[in-house]
Amino acid sequence: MSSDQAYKLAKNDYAELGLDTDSAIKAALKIPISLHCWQADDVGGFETKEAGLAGGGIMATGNYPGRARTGDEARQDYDKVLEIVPGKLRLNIHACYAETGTKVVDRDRIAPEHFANWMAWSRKRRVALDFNPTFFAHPKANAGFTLSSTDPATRKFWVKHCIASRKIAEAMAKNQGSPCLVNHWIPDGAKDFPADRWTYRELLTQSLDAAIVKEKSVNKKLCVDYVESKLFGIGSEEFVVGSAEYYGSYAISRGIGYTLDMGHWHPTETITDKISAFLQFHKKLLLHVSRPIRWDSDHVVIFNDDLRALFLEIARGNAWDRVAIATDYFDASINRIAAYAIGLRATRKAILYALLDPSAQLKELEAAGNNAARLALMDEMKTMPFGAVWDIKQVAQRKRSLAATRHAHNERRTRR
Ligand code: RNT
Ligand code: ZN
Repeated sequence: MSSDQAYKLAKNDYAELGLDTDSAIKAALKIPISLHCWQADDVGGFETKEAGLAGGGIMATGNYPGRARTGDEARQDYDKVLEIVPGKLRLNIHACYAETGTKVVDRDRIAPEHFANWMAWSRKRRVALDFNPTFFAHPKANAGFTLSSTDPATRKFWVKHCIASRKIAEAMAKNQGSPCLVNHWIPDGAKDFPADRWTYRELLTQSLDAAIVKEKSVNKKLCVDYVESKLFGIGSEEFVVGSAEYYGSYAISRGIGYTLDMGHWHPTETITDKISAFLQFHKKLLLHVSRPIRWDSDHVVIFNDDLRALFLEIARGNAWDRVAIATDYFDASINRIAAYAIGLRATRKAILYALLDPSAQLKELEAAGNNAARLALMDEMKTMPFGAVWDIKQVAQRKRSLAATRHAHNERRTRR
């Protein structure tokens, strides 16, 4: 049976449940996913560096050949990704992807001109950019504290970096004619029990207020700020200054956005249940789509229960315009372009899957108290001919994707 025939049958099956596969496919392809830059280069960045940049609570593991070593190599990789991944994509880059030529420009002095290549690429590919200040992999992050550091000079440096990043985001927004989302994540925290949790949080509030709330030179319609919380990290197992309670409250009190990363919670928690809670009060959430295994391990995203549950929750609350979706994972032990293709395709697939949920019927059954039928229908949906629906638009693309991955694999193996 051809994929067209399979699709026709599948379309009928879904139609019997009142679901229109054509319009679900169309809608799924339109929802933007902001792809993370750091899978291409193992979170290394392209700064022209003084020796010895390190520090900051995240790391990629593995040494598969083919890491992008320059901005040009990374952009080639993203080009390949755009070719093999369906649907609307954005790209979110980190401040440490600044390209300053032979000059060393420290993070407090980076400016839009250092991202000229990125903005030119963005225009050429019609892919909008999002941005992240980089509060790690820097000597001033080595002590484990940045915006909440008790050293005033260190704090000032990072506040300046934060403002510089927001100005770059504003320039990107102008370049693309639409807002640029900025995600603020800091690694600040302590391995062991601090005697004083209070001071760090007070200092973080002061720094964020200085860089975001009181800084009037940046247009907040163009640069849209989000803060990302975390439970623990490498070297911050006991105490993270920017915890969920901290940032959830900070964001709501200052009218800025809040970021939920799928890996930043106790291992038995999922963000699925948190969306409807936060969206009672927050205007919008940024989601970092990731795959934690036992901890915040940032495995390549796959089409698993967690991912489906997340997007089903958004579909059931019809909250698509209240969440921004970005990926966040890195695995340096496999081909990096394949990692992008697998994770981004899984994300798009889960979005499509959620758009083919019989939410209305499920809610009716629930309202009627028929929870057995609710459970049965939920479970039956898993064996609907979803593959035929995904395939219809993707089959050509997937063949190309596998060929391209092989090609990329061979080509990148020569990079060291
Ligand atoms: C770290 C955060 C953050 C980073 C990127 C590189 O735990 O999830 O989003 O992964 O900024
Ligand atoms: Zn994240």
